[in-house]
Amino acid sequence: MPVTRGFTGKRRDDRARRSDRLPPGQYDAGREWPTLTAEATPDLDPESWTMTVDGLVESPRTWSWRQIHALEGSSYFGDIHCVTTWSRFDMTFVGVSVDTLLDLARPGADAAYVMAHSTTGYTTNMPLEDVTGGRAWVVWEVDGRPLPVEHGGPVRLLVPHLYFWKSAKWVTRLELMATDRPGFWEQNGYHDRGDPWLEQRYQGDP
Ligand SMILES: Nc1nc2c(c(=O)[nH]1)N[C@H]1C(S)=C(S)[C@@H](COP(=O)(O)O)O[C@H]1N2
Ligand SMILES: [Mo]
Repeated sequence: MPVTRGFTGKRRDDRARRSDRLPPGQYDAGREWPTLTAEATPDLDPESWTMTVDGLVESPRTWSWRQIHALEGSSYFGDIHCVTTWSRFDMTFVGVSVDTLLDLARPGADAAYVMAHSTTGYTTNMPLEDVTGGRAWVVWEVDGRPLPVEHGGPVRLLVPHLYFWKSAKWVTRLELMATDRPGFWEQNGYHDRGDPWLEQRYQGDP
């Protein structure tokens, strides 16, 4: 059967490239961005919003909306992966690197884990190394517009190399800890680390 080179070939290549970017057990949600919220969506005023880094740090810090915007900006362009199996490609988030916040707060020598806290009481834990080295952000803009409230606006955490439950919406606090402690979903059976490429979905997974 004759095959029209170019168009079909290109489409097939594009699909192959996209499936390379899909961690095991995930599907491409296309332009859809599902909302997954365990608690009631809060109504937060950026004027009174603050972001705190505390716990095992030499210099606990709190930034207002204006102060955090005055820090050096940083953005992420790439993919996100939810444990419920959807992935979304090519998203652009703008905010500040968690490295920038930690450089100012100065983690203590014994700090090895971080607990992200939302105003709502949602929590999620991670090894400190997963939020350092240019791999985690505190973000307020997505694809050129302010982060919508249902997706964590005004500000959420973004840790895109881990499953998306680690990206706490309405984040207001990063607490540095010496020992690990399970957050909300981690207490409810989700994995402590959550690497999508290793399919670390539930406690007991590798
Ligand atoms: N505060 C808060 N943050 C949260 C959640 C939540 O329920 N509450 N759900 C997590 C989960 S399981 C996922 S998949 C993503 C969903 O983000 P989205 O609703 O913007 O897609 O947020 C994560 N952060
Ligand atoms: Mo999720």
